[in-house]
Amino acid sequence: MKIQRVALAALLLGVSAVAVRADVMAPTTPPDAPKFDAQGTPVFVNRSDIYEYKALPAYNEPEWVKAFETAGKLPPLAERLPKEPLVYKTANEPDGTGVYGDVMRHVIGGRPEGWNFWAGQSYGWGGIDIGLVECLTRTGPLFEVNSSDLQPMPNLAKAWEWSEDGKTLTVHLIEGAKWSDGAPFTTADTEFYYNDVVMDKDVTPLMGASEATYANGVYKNVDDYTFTLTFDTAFPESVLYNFAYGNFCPGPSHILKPQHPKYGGKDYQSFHDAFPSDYMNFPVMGGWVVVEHRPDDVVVLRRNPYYWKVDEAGNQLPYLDEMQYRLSTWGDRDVQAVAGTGDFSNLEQAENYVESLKKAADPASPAKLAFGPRTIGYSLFPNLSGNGWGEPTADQQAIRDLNRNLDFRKAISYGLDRQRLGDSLVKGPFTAIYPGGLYDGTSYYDKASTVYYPFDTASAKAELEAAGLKDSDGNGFVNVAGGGDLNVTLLTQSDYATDKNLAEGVVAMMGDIGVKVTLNALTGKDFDNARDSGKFDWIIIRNGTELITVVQNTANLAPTGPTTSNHHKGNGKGELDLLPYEQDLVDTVNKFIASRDPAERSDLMKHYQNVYTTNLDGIGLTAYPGALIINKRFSNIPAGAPIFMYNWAEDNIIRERVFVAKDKQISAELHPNTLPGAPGDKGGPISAN
Ligand code: BQZ
Repeated sequence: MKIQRVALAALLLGVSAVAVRADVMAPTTPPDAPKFDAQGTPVFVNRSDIYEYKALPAYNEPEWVKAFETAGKLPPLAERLPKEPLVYKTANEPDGTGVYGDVMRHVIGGRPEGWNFWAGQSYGWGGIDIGLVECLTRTGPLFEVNSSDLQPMPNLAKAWEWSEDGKTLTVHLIEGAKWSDGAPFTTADTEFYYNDVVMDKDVTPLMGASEATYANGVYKNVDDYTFTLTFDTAFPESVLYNFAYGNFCPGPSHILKPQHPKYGGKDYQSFHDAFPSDYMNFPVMGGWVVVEHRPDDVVVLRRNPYYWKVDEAGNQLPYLDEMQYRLSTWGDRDVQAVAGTGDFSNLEQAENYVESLKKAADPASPAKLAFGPRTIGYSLFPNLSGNGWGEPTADQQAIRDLNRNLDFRKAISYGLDRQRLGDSLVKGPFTAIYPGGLYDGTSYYDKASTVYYPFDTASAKAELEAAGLKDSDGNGFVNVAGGGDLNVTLLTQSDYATDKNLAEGVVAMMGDIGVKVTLNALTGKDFDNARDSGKFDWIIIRNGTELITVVQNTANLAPTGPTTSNHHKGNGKGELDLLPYEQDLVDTVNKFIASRDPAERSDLMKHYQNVYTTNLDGIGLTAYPGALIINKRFSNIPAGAPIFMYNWAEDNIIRERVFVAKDKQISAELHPNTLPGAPGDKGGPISAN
């Protein structure tokens, strides 16, 4: 009976019966996710409905800022704005033209290491970096853009065009915009980013942008506001998505360059360390500037008087004068947001759902909570390197050799009760069984292409045997060939209860099939460093945007370059020893990047999904919706803003347009009526007089 079931299922799946062994349960397609409707639906528009670039007849600024001009501490506003500022259209502002004043009080679990984002320093996440570094294009708000107009939004790059043959991209920067210290923003900044950060093998920017991120384009300046990238392949349009946050977000070259070893800096470590977290007023293109950092307490930002965006009434943005980032934990962010002592949270740890929902349901709650689409998910990734990435010991290499064996990866999947994993976080319609790969409910997902090796202990044990693993000493754990117990180290991030809970569930379930797994839970940068240097056998990672949107960070969908995959990077010589299916994934992703034919791209992603899930490149665990929690006093929060899609909600809600009506403003600014001081000045924010 079982064999018949196997054969029938295999035929249904188009998998030849011979490929499915009689001793294991046939792979199938995943069960449909429990119905869960996102609250709130975006108002879909075209990108041009959100903003444009144009000169306005007159501009305005907060009254208290004018005093700085009177005191000779700031040039007149007209000289601080570009020729044609970015103008947000009133019709797209959910609550219309805003008013100045007030603060947004974030709570975050990370900590700023320093301000050299371009040398890989983290600002502590939670929206600090999103609000400080602005990028050539912007994709966060694309959640509300019509699919017929779905292309990255202009930002610091106001326009671009492709050559006839599609091999040269010409990019036009906004003209006359200035850094927050008044220095001009020009192609000197984009050139430094590309040639001396991305292309310098000794410099790794925070999100790891490399040549592969930009389809190996060759950079060339044309003039102060125009540059070109020239490619071997035609129309690699995905680079425009990789011009957005996390990647092409240029730094102030007038500040960075002198510290770079190529331009007189001492060495690369000194370049990395040149702007420690107590360096204040680091020049930005973002709406707010860091003016105070009290370690383990708070980071305070004050409005950037040179910000290059306005509303249609000519009001220089942002409306909010201050941003605070209280340095706490990610779990505390949820608690403080529903309590009203904090203003914002991405409710992404499912363990906090019930409590948060209960509190937010009270009409007197200071915060509103709205669930979005199921775009938060986790996968277990085996380290697939076989040629020395992360300098493995012989034992670690033996585990990697097992990881490279599909039978072993199938054993893991058959050994996981994904329903129980999801229920261990939160019961109810939130979590869904997630086999891995592209997410159900997203534009490129195709269920029929998705292969799912379901929970079945017997099949798991059969696959372990097929991988050559037997419990030869009868202690309940399989042994490595001729040796002791196989003991896999599972790397997980300890900053999140969810990551740890899932990891503990995996350890228990692997124990049930006879695989010993030891947890290695690291916090923040230690986790990132272990991940990026390949110091793990298995790793649990909350998935990135590429498995949700496909078009954002597309190159990260496979080891398209030596540093693009989280679980298979090149060895010390940058050599990648791809398995045949990985090569197939790489070829498919590269074809997708090079294609401009929607039907072809859709077919390529079906193939990608089938190869990825058949071969368990990543072993999915669970997926669930996130919820945006935001204090009720804020206006201009777009309906249906997801906490995570093309980017996080800190980008998606367009914070520079968010305001608080005068009668709802609270006196919570820590440095009212002040502006950022000079770069590096430790004297804190400055007053007009
Ligand atoms: C959101 C986000 C904004 C990074 C980070 C953090 C890092 C990862 C990831 C999320 C935090 C919040 O996520 O959890 O809700 O506010 O900051 O950047 O997990 O450790 O490296 O990829 O974005």
